[in-house]
Amino acid sequence: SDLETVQAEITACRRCPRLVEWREWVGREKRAAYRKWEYWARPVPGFGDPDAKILIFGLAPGAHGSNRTGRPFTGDASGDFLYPALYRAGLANQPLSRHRGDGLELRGVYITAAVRCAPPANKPLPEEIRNCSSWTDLELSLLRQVRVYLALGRIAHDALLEHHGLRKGAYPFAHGCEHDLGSRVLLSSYHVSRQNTNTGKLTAPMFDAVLERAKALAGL
Ligand code: DU
Ligand code: SF4
Repeated sequence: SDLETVQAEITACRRCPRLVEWREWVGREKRAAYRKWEYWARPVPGFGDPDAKILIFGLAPGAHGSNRTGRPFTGDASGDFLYPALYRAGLANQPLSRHRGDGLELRGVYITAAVRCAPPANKPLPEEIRNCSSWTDLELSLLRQVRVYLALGRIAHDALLEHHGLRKGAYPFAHGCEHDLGSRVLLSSYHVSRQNTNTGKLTAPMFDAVLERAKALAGL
């Protein structure tokens, strides 16, 4: 399909020199617990249902999560929070997300991110977000059924506004905020990072409520 073609093109991108260097360095050094893994160490393309009504939009790959496994939110603490929540909501066929080929399928949901290569300290530069926005434009143009964006965190929220050519000041970020963008609704949540879920800033019941709202807005 066209979507699979774009996903393949994404994995070959080398537009951001700092991120190319970092993703490959992490893949060589590895974390002790993963020393037997061959890290993905490339851009991470989107994953999920091509007919998705809900688009989950993250920040960027985790160095030892999707930069290791090659699939969004797979193999780190963020994914250990996100995928069980998708399973509880009936949007995934299983709560576990370990590696590509583990049988995980999403229903009605597609997942991608503002930046597709792991950034140092999880902080992409503005120029890197701009570079990767052309992949966002392409991926989103092929996901015609999407009615609801679920942005994880402020950077994802702002990148989706940018994609629609809208001013940030007119559509402020807050946890649980909803903005009607015309053809699509932008619903935003705190990011599912360990920093938020360990401190109780984002709890499982809070995120379950956001997913239920996304389903209602999407007619799922
Ligand atoms: O081979 P395929 O059905 O096009 O699926 C490609 C890829 O997307 C596979 O890893 C499963 C995933 N996927 C999904 O998560 N949900 C769907 O509804 C369809 C495909
Ligand atoms: Fe390419 Fe995006 Fe990776 Fe930059 S972050 S190298 S634009 S895939």
